[in-house]
Amino acid sequence: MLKAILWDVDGTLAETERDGHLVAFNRAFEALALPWRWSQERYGELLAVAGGRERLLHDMQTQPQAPALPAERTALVERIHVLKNQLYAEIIAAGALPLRAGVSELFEDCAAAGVRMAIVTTTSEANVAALLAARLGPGWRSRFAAVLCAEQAPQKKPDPQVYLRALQALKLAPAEALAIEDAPAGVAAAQAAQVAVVVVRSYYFPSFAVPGVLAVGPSLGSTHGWRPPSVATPDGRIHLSQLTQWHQAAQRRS
Ligand code: XBP
Repeated sequence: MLKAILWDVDGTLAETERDGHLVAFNRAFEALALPWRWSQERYGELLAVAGGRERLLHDMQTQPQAPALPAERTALVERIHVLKNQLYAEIIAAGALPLRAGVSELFEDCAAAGVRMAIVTTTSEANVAALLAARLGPGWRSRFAAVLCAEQAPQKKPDPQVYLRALQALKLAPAEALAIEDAPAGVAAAQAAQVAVVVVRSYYFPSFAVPGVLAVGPSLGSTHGWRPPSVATPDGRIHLSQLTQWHQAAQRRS
């Protein structure tokens, strides 16, 4: 029986990478008078590295003007990251990051059906709080039975730690939960924790192979384009009943 939906954040709840983190990273570079910027294309490559700090450190290996000493690099990464997160919060406050289509309706479906929800992300708590407080209001946290971020699970996706800790917090077996993810690392993390995954395609991850997932589609806001197909709904979006049906079909197969 499906008892909880485990939500990824970046790319799944909102297009935070392209419209939030990337913009904020570039503004931080500019504010700190650093001589490099990331293009949308370069950021797509860098998303293979989970975590903002880790991404910055990785990129500095190819930046000729980055500090040479490891300690100086780490200190600069910290300065950029703190500022990036402030700027990210400002972008959200300006209203630039709406929830993706169908997300808030699914939140409502879960609340109505008594299906618990958790946040399961590699991003920092402050970023999750900034996004969800802005989109759901100050009481956002009470909507989630557990909120697991980088601070609670430092071994970032594709490591399954964040999923294993979410299951632990919810006291659930993997078969009682379903993850919604957009990125290969997230899918790998959920599957390594034996949690079934629904993949919703996002700007940066439009087409990676998804063997073994319950379903994959372009948007929770539309029943079109899903594999396996979704049933049509009066409002044209994916409902919790559809997720439950995919979940049950997979349980029967296993
Ligand atoms: C996405 C990430 C994060 C963000 C940046 O995590 O990889 O690193 O890009 O966040 P998820 P920080 O898909 O699991 O939500 O700068 O706070 O690390």
